[in-house]
Amino acid sequence: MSSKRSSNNKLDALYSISHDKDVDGINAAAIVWRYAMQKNLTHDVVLTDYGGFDQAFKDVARLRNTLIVVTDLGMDEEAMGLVIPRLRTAISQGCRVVWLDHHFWPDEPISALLSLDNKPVLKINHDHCAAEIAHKVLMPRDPICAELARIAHDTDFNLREIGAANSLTDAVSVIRFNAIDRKEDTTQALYPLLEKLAEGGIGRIWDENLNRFKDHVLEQRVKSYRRDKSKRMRKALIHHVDYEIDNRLVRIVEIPAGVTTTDMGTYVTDEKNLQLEGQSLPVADLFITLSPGGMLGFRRGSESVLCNEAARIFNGGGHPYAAGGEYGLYSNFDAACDDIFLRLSENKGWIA
Ligand SMILES: [Mn+2]
Repeated sequence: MSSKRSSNNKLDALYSISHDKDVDGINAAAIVWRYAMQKNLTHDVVLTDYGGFDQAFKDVARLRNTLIVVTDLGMDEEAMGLVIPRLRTAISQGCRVVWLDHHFWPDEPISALLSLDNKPVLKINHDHCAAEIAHKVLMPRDPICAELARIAHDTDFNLREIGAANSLTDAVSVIRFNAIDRKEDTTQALYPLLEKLAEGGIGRIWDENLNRFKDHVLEQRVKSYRRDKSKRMRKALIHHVDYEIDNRLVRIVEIPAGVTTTDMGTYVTDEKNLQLEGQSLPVADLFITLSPGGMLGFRRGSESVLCNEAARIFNGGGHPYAAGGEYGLYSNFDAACDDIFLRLSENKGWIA
């Protein structure tokens, strides 16, 4: 970024806003932090999730001469109303905006962001995760950032090929779920981990030879989280609800507290996990996970269904093999299932 000296008010600080939910958001934030260190900018970071934008952007309108970098967060029409006016104020006070993301954005927030002053940078690339985009745009020659980006890619694309990436995913989950349980701030809870990643990359927290975290307390927390998670997912799968639509077996599973959509989706699509109480469940064609917050995850067990089309019925989208949507808050799981099945029977575009 040569923009630092392009205007008469010199940027002297960096304000980073990233996704708190997974390794991609955390590693993107670590890359942004390393960029701040390299450029000698004072650094502040806020980690947030969708629904938390009002809080996450609340201090933005007070910023002056600051580079505002947002990573791994998409903006829809609703978020636009919270975000754009604050960015506009910040820009009028000498700030600049760089937004790096890989989610699908509607046209309106894209043009709203690009029409701001002081040459906002918006990079949306669906083929990479956010940490990879941050690495390419901000720190292309930094080997630590390259490694952080590789790890984020492994988790975001659910490849599960890098041991450290799997463990870091569970570490982020256990720290985050714990903070949410105790009504603590997720930024504060994740800060020590993020700081170490920014300072020294994965090698700072992970022992590659022993295949474990260097911090014994964290290692123990991750281990017990994994045991607990398996138990909860197994229990959730026992309480699945099946339905058949045009010869497609559709299975809905409720995601237990403390388990991510990705983990649950991976669990229910693995045949090993379908041996339950002495009987073996058939593999479903379409798997749907419903989270306590009303979010839907779609995975498939055969190519006879299109997850993205199913998600579209629920204001979502994604790929034919994996997609996400939103059902909304519910109090009764069985009633929600009936409703979801009904909507899937009424719109059959998801049947391939
Ligand atoms: Mn991401």
